[in-house]
Amino acid sequence: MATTHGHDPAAGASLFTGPFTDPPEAPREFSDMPHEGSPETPGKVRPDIAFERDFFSDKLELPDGKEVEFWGFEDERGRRSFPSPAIRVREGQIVHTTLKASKGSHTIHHHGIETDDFNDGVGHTSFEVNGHYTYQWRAAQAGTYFYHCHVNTTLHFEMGMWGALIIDPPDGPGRAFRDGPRYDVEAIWAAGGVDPDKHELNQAAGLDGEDVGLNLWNPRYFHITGAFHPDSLTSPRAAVTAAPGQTILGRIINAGYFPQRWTFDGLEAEVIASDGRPFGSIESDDPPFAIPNPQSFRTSELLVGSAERYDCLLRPTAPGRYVARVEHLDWITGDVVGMAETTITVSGEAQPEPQPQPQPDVGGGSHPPSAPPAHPADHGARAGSPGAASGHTAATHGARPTRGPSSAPRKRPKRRRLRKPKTAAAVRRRTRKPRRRRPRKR
Ligand SMILES: [Cu+2]
Repeated sequence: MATTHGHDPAAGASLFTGPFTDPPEAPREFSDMPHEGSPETPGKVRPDIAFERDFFSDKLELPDGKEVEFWGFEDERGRRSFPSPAIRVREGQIVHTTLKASKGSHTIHHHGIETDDFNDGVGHTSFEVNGHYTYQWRAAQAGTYFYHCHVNTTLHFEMGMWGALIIDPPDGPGRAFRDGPRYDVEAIWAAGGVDPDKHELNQAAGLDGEDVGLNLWNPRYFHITGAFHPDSLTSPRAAVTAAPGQTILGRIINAGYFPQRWTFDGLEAEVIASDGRPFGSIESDDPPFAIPNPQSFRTSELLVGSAERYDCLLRPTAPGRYVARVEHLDWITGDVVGMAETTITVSGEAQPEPQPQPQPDVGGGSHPPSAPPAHPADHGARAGSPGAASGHTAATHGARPTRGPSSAPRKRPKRRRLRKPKTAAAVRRRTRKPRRRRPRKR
């Protein structure tokens, strides 16, 4: 249907009583097809840091030798990886991410970053990029995020169009967030799976309304930051090494479609932030709106929802080889559908167990500063290493952890277990229970 613009009596009377001479534009025919284009960035300013991400397609080899088509973002240095190269910036910076779509339409959604609609990269609420576009955004809060294409998202994400996005505090890596706890070693653990059937589809599959199964996820290969199990056990993309007493910051990203259960071979994790927001901080001190965040907590088992991120600290005190494991749980039945593991190798002399510190009210920085951090490999400037690896040497196979005696008496810290996802049967059981009547308040 052609749009009418001008004096067309068929367009009907104007609803406006103001000084308009033209009747309103006739309604467009309903379409769920998004706009495409290569517009100029509104209000473009000089950035503090800039990245380029170009669409590419390639073959990805799976652990059994099967090859599937995969797509990703090539960075400004021509690096191609699965997942796509990390974007790493500092809090406060104005960032430009220039997307070159080159084939088909794509976007970049910086997941968890608060931008205006135009720079949000959600194609169906703004536009899809069929040429190039520079996303302009501010890194407002240090933490763990990720970026991905938001066109036919379940497919383009599955195909590999995503990467880690890390915002460091203003003075760079070494602390999880401004005034937050220090860390010595960093692990970026972005875990997901590959459903090979999806990799046979074309970019627009399902967009015409045909059911091509995009609502189902049947992953058969599982990876941590692109290293498939069992390579993930030793791959430097996932495995880390530390000395006893050092603090490891695990940046966990659920890059799959199912809930994940993370365990650390008996090590307790102190969970300090979620979705780029530190625990224990108060968002506003204006009384009606003072909603304190949850406090950080310790756990040996962490459940992570799809696209959620958690930052957690691990402080192994005894030398050994610890296995971090991620299990993918079917989101209906809760059954484990697959898993991947990596290794935390701790070598050196055993250190006394640190005692839990009291929580401050504000800021979430609950830790005595440990030894000055040996900063993880230079993550500062442009993009991080391919696949957002930590830059540490690959862990070596060895004996199971030998947890040496700790010199301090061990007080078991309070453990909070996250609830398992509810199964349909559990929901039914729960709803059948008779409710206890509450005494009426006078
Ligand atoms: Cu895409």
